[in-house]
Amino acid sequence: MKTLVTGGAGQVGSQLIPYLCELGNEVVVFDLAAAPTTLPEGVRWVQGDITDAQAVSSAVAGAGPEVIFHLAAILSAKGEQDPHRTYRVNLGGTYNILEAARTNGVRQVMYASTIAVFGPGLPEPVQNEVSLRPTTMYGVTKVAGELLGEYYQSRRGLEFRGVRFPGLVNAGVPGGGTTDYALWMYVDAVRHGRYECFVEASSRLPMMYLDDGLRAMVELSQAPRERLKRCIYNIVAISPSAGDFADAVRKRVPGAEITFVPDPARQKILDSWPHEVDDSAARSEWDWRHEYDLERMSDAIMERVPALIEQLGR
Ligand code: AKB
Repeated sequence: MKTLVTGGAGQVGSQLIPYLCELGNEVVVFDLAAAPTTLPEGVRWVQGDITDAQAVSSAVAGAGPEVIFHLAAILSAKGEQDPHRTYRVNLGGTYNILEAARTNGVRQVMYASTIAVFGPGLPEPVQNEVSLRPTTMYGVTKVAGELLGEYYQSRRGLEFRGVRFPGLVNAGVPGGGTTDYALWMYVDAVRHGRYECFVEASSRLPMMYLDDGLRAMVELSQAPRERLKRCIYNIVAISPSAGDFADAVRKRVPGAEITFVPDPARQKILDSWPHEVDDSAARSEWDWRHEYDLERMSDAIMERVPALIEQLGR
């Protein structure tokens, strides 16, 4: 199947590309960044700006995909540094993709949403259909993107599906999210023997190993339409605290010194998100199951940390 991936240079996109190739898909990437030096064979890279409707439209027309995986976005922490650009990239970019998909006969758009669509004070575990009142520009644009996609599905005949990702962790460079502390704890414990975490030890959030998240997107994309009762699904795996991550790291890097010095801006974002999310709709409508708990995820990350440190430089 022909697919187009936006945001292919990011934490999720860079891993989704080889995964889609392994599954036998033909992949075209659209990203602002230049193509990396190593790419799986056959992948075509189109460098372009998601906020440029013309560039998006010609990339989609040129690729002729059946499915678009739309991942391009500015995440929560980085988003607050430049809310205007976040609005243009996240919401304008989503509009450009949906329009280009509609006018070029694309069958399906897969959307990466997030737990950042939720605001404070919701009863937990947070259900799939609740009032969405986020407090970040990232969250606001993701809510609007969900609604826009649902509009294209109900009024414009486009198949639109998406998952609300928890914090995703793997041994890839994270891109300016609030949940980035989880990976840096493993990396800095190995390379420096210490890490100063920017949120409190008691901060607890839904988290997931990236491989589970990639599989979720592909499984939802392939789920039979008649089983699905909605476009957007909560998905969760585990809800460890930052302190639980520190314990998992210390177990694997004995003597690692992990301290907690909260950064008020990022702590405030984290505190606006739920600790527990209910994903029973995904579990019953398309058989979603996570495979990685904290122990298995930690082992998988530790295996890949040396290569990441090599890539980052010490
Ligand atoms: C972030 O921290 O901004 C992201 C997210 C929860 O969507 N990882």
